[in-house]
Amino acid sequence: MSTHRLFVALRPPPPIRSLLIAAMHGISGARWQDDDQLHLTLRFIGEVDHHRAEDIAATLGVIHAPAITARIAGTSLFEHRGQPHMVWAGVEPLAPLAALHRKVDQLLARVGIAPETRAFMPHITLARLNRAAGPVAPFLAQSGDLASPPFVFDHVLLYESELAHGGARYHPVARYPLDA
Ligand code: 2AM
Repeated sequence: MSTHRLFVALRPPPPIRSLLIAAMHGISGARWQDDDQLHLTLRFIGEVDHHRAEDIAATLGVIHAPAITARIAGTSLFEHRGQPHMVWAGVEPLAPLAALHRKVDQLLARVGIAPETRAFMPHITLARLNRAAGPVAPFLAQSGDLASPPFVFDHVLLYESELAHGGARYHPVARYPLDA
């Protein structure tokens, strides 16, 4: 049976994506994300079958939460087994984003998706790194004060992730407005 690899995310508006793309330089060999890939994951779901995917899409349809005014705030690094793994842009403020994350978690629990156990750290991945990538310290120093004007997240997207050579492709499959 075919499965769907799903996640729930927020998509920054075009000027913010442009600002992020403009910051993408200074690490040799980094796999910089392209415009279509830029998002803030609210909740990773993983592989589900077609029926469960339909249940998820339907339950998210009742989401009732305010739009969030946010801003980009700096860059940072995630490591994996002591190696630089990805660089990302931070998004603030935490409180409304965490509240929306919890709301999505609660809705997904209704259709049997176990609650998130990982700490929620709102971020937008800018680049994925492998062992061949160059040092990240110059990038972090140069982009540490990356900042944007305030912008609004006014909808939530359900995405399907397609794992492909050269990186995952993300396809929005449903869109849910937040309250103005
Ligand atoms: P990342 O960008 O921090 O790697 C699609 O894969 C999205 O879901 C990505 O934004 C990715 O986060 C996130 N993701 C992938 N696997 C995950 C997991 N096991 N737990 C939480 N988020 C995950």
